[in-house]
Amino acid sequence: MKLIKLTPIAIVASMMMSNAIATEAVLNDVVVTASPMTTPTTIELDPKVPRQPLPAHDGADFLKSVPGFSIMRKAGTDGEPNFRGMGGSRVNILADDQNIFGGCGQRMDAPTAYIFPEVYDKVTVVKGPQTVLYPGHGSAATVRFEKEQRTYDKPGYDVHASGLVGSFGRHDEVVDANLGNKDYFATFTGSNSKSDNYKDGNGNEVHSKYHRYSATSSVGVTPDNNKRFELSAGRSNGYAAYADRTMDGTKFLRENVAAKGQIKNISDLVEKVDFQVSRNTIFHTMSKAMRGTPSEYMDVTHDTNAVRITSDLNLRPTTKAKVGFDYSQSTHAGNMPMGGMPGGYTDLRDDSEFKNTAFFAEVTEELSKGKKVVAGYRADYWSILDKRTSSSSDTAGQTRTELTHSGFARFENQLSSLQNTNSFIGIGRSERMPDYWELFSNRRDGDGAESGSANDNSALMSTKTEKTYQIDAGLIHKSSRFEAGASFFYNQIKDFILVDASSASYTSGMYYTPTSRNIDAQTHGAELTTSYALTNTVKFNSSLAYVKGKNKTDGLPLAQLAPLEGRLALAYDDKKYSYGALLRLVAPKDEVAVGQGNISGQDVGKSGGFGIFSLNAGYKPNKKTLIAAGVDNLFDKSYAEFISRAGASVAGYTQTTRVNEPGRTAWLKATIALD
Ligand SMILES: [Cu+2]
Repeated sequence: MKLIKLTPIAIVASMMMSNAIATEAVLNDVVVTASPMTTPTTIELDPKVPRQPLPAHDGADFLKSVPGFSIMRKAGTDGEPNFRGMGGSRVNILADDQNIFGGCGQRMDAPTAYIFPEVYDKVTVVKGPQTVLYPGHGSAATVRFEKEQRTYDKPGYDVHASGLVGSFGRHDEVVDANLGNKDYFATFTGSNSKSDNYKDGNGNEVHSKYHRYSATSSVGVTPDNNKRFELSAGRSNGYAAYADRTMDGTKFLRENVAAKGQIKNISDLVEKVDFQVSRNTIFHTMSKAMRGTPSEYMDVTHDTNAVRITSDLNLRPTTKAKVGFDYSQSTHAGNMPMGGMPGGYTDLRDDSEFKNTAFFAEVTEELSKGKKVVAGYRADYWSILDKRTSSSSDTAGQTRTELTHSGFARFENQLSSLQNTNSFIGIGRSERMPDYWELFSNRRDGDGAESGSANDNSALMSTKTEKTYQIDAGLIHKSSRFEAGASFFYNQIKDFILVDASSASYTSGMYYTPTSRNIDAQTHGAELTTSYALTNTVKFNSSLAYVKGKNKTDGLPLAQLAPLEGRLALAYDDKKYSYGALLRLVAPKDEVAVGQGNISGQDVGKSGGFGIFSLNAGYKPNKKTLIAAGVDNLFDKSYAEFISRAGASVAGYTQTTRVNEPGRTAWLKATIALD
């Protein structure tokens, strides 16, 4: 493998090209390769637009086009999103502002495994602890998958449909249909995605096939222009082979029901009230059925009921506020059939219950034209019950309660010295309650010698909350031909929850259960994006993501931080035909902490750098139709991301150090919009 060395200065220099004055607006990308920041700390993504490289049909892979995100590969789908080195619950994932907690104690199902981006209308990423409005408050980032609230003055409809075929037997079918009139509306979304095992650049097959489907529908009424009430239900299921472990995910069933309401223009003070009640149930099965031994399996369930009320207030002509309340209750259960061996059981038994009550408020004050301050505060009260038996937990029957505080303040300023440039600087404190995996799947720090059973050493009471103190700053520049975004961050993380499996003293039991330990950590970094229209049809895009960090307690590099990455893209678009080329360059990574990481995974070892070249093309016969095609990894390079799971030994497959990325992948996607 050829190593490509990147110097940050050279890349920044090439990105900060001089700005030319012109009249044409910068073209929208036909095929998105890097998503820029749209407003301070926020990136808005259109999930209906094709992306390169072709994402798997889940909510994580799709985030690859956002600089700063890395997706930990397990196989063909269900990767784990990591932003600026922060994995697991530090990236808060919301579908319609609901948390979907995966069920798997071995983390086969990140929340994004249950999300199918293309059936949503908008995806928003908020970087850092710069919002407090959402349940499951993310310390590193908040990612919201949202449906647009369509209303119809007269009978009408909007339909989005797409079909995709690709290498390795991949095919996707997606439909998002909406119809309504003045009084009623209904939506239906459906998705189906299937892929066979892919091959890496060496031609080795990876145990990675999957199939997923989802269906949701909603009906609602709009009694007048100010009121909207909606009932929705959804179901999705599928299976996925894994190349990083000894079992596969043979069931990923999510069922969801929700009731939502919105009342607008209530008074001069109350602009809007939104409320929703929701229930999400996860039923996940992992088994060896895809490897010929269906009798070896385990089931888990995770049921979450939630209530949320928010209100938009006009406090003064220059002061707006959003205040709200969240409540959720989640129960996790599982069985342990152990192939009929003594001690096994097939009935589902609860192991934990999380209850969370939160109040939050965010205030925006317009100081003067182009200057504003945004600040927020969130208090979460937690009550967590250990429902395990005393033979498997030494905190059985105990309840942990905790009050956590998070807040931020940000100043945004339209610069007078530099035209069309907005700057921002914010400070934030996020206090994160340890999640199910950190408290129940892992064990507490200690040598485990006190008892024969590893899981006896419960982490429930010992794992402290994680406090992130972070500065976020940046610039967004938009002129006719040149757009640029720069964001920088620096933090200190007190009691960072490290998942440690680095030595025998930090693992225990049959499954080498890792330890949840509190350490002090520090990270900093930046993401830069630029786009420059060379002519009215040719555009150059680039992006850079950089993060560095340390584990101050152990005197080690902080684990699971992605290496320096840059993307250079050139695109031609004459509104009918488009062509694009993408070069993604990733630096080698030498600073590692093998065996340490987060609930998603741990550092495997050092990694080499690589460059991946991809091509795409598009054809727009009319405004409503887009046919896009691409070849990802054109030169069929064999490579693995630094943030990846270690390859497991799967009978009939070549074992690799990490799970290798797909080799050359060709795809063709047709998208139609009808309205
Ligand atoms: Cu599992």
